[in-house]
Amino acid sequence: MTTNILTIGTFFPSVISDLSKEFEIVECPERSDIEKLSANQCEHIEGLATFGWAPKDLIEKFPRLKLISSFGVGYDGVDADFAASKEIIVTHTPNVLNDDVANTAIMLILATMRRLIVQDKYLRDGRWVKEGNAPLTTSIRGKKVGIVGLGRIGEAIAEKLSVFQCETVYHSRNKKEGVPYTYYGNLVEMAKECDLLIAITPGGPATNKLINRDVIEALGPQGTLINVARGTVVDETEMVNALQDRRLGAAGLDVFEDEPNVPEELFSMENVVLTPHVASATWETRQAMSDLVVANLVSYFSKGKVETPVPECANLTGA
Ligand code: NAP
Ligand code: 8YV
Repeated sequence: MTTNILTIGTFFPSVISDLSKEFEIVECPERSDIEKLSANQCEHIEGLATFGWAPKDLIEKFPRLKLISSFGVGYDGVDADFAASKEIIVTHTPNVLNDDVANTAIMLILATMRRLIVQDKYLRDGRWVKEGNAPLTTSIRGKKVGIVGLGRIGEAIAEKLSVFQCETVYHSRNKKEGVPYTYYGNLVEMAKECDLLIAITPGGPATNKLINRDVIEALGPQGTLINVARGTVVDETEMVNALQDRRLGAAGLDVFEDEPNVPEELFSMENVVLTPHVASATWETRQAMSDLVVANLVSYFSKGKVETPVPECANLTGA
């Protein structure tokens, strides 16, 4: 009998055509479409392709579910512990996006510190002609940069920063062996000493508001905060207040607490650069992520083994 796979969200056409060669596909472009599935359809779903979303009540709808193949490395929207408790494997798409996400962090650092958007507007508004040269900005060269979460992407960012002669240090729960960067167990202590802080941890309860008022105060009026992790990692209200009061110098933000809603106070701030959660959003990287979503499903249902399980499922058969 053919294996039934449910896709939630709009995947690249290649995902649907590749999966269709091996499986029966049930497409739900919108989450609300799931409610329209019949009991019989739910009964037969064995695999799921999803954009980082599979809460417990969704997983419970499909009694024969064996594999959740999630698009994206972050899976804070997937209940991986619950899935593992039901022997359902969760996979994600690590590594293939490291380079573009790290590039986005560098792009946000430069755009924020060198006020790229403000400079562009200055020229377009005719102010160069009328008022002369634009104000000076701050160099990245030689700055002390604290990476919050020196994982796959954090390390890629650190490598790219070496080109700018930055002193790179990091904070995470565990000290990492074999890296040439100084470790800080205390995030506030690290923020106090840094010119720049880059958040690149997973989201979820363990990192909720990790960058809180104390960390923001420690980074201070000359400091720049870059967030390419998840909006939940930063206390957004505290950050907005600190930027307004100039207790925090500047911010470059790709992620927000309640996407796609972004605090409107940020829109008029010249010391802020905003991007709409696009760190991995290049054709090349999104294709590689799509291919990995397919590869995990095909590999599991043909060979009984996935390529990139999440750690919570590493001990399950097939992971
Ligand atoms: P990773 O390799 O698992 O690295 C995560 C790092 O965060 C590790 O160094 C980990 O070290 C640290 N960490 C985890 N929990 C922590 C905590 N409570 N406090 C301090 N540090 C903590 O993951 P990755 O592949 O680099 O991806 C990181 C995250 O980036 C993803 O989960 C996702 O949320 C985000 N991301 C965003 C975009 C975007 O479009 N903006 C794109 C890709 C990824 P310890 O375990 O030692 O603490
Ligand atoms: C994705 C991301 O765009 O990989 C992640 O964790 O945040 C992004 O690369 C996002 O997950 C799309 O669902």
